[in-house]
Amino acid sequence: MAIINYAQKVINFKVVYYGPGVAGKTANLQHIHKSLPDTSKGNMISLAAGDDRTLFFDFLPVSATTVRGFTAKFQLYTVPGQVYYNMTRKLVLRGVDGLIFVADSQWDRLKENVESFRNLEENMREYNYNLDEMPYVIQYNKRDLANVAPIEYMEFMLNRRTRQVPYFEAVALHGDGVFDTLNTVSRMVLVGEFGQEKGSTVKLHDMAIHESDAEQINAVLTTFLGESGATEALLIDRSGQLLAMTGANRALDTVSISALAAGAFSSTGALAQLLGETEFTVLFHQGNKESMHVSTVDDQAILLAIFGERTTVGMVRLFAKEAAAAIGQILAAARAKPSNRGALSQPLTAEESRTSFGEPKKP
Ligand SMILES: Nc1nc2c(ncn2[C@@H]2O[C@H](COP(=O)(O)OP(=O)(O)O)[C@@H](O)[C@H]2O)c(=O)[nH]1
Ligand SMILES: [Mg+2]
Repeated sequence: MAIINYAQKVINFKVVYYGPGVAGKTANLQHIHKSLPDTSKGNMISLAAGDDRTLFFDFLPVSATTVRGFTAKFQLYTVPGQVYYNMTRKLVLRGVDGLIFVADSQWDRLKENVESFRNLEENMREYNYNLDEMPYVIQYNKRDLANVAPIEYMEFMLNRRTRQVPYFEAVALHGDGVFDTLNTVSRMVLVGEFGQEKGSTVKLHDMAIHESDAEQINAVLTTFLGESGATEALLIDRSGQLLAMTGANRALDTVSISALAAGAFSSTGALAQLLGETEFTVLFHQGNKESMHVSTVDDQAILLAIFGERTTVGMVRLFAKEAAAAIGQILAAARAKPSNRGALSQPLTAEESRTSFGEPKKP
């Protein structure tokens, strides 16, 4: 879900690398992480099993060029490819703005590619997302290997929806084609974000936080910290994006915390459903000195509180409930407003939409 933060002048997008197991999704992220300068990337997180296979997701936040005063930030995710991880795959898709389908070019992997693409279509349908309106590209990876199928054949198998999408040949392991792929999809996502006339259909998954919304949310969070004794409060969209934060001024990786907390919260939601519950409304992690309390705000947002020995989980839970109710109202009002205003209301020129990341030097 594109989240436009007018207070911080940032637009946040979520881009997901999808595809069968061992096609090279993680390799794409690893190359991007290696190549970008520190100023335009955050920490890369890989939730992998002991054998390096992706278990939940990989996560890498990157920022592209500034457009009309707004910094475009992209949160890159991969999904686990193995068939039996569909639950987590679906969770990662939540709020997606753009997709890269990474296919394994080897002849003997064609069936897995087709199955994975069908699985993508199926999961998109369950969210009521429409692949025909979603910016996406296809990457044919592992072109360095001997036993690869010709591109025409792969196109025939995978790029066969009514709308033909851009495709790229790649050797993700060496970085070939990785930035062409990312640049194209990020440009498609960005162009789609600008230039929607006021009154016309606002993009389905958009959400804007205007300065006045940010002020109101921060006021509620500040009161919450005062009453509960918690040290930090983070308001997080369930797609994994940080919406607002108040609290102690220490260097926390709030971007990663948000992505992981949303992932953990939604996977316990899946657990709850196995018991016939809609969701568990509270998630509590107890540490030696510091603990975390995550609770529901509404069906799109959660509230995370970090607290130490100065207070108790009971206090935090009590006041989190009150804060959540107040924030829920502010968010409902914010969602009802058109998201694209001011500098965002005019279409991007060709020049403005040209490049997002460029082609950084190979490491
Ligand atoms: N030969 C070759 N191997 C690759 C390429 N991209 C990834 N790999 C290898 O394929 C395996 C699976 O890659 P990974 O990125 O973990 O796949 P994922 O399951 O899609 O995340 C790893 O051993 C990679 O080194 C490529 O372009 N060429
Ligand atoms: Mg992987």
